[in-house]
Amino acid sequence: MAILEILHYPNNLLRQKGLDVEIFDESLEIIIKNMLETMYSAKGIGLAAIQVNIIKNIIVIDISEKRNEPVVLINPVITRKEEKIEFEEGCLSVPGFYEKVNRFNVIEYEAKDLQGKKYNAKAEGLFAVCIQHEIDHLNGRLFVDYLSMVKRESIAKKIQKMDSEGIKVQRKKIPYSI
Ligand code: GNR
Ligand code: NI
Repeated sequence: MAILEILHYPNNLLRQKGLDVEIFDESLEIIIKNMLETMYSAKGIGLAAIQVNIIKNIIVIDISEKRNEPVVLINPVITRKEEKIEFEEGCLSVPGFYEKVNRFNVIEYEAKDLQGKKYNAKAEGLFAVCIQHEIDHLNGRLFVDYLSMVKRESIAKKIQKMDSEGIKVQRKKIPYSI
């Protein structure tokens, strides 16, 4: 298995839109295993394939405190959103920055499982917010896109500086919410 490199904002590769998974084979399982290992190693609660430069509609999530409840969503689509909330978010592609974003507290979604079987489900709270954040990634969108241009530019400059100096921000704990 492998820990993959996570792309950082403002890298334009993060703006690519994912392609739906059509073939459910062993290579898909390998991608998912590597994404899970990368997410756990980076102390994230979610990871979208595009963050590791895989242009496919695949999301892995684990919001459990014990880090032993992985969830995989393939080709996910939100079919219903309810109850606006404000949520403080972070992103492994925007290391070190946390900002409030408008989201929905309850969603219904459709996705495929590892066997390619379609299912419908409902999510609430942190899990629902995480799915919205990850589906944004699959559409080439980042949480900084909801901020003012001034804030976004400032964050972009700071991350570019850190990356150019090779400074790595390693999370010490998991930011479920701040
Ligand atoms: O680790 C993460 N924490 C988080 C906190 C609040 C809302 C969303 C997230 S997702 C983020 C991991 C990540 O960047 N996923 O794309
Ligand atoms: Ni993210």
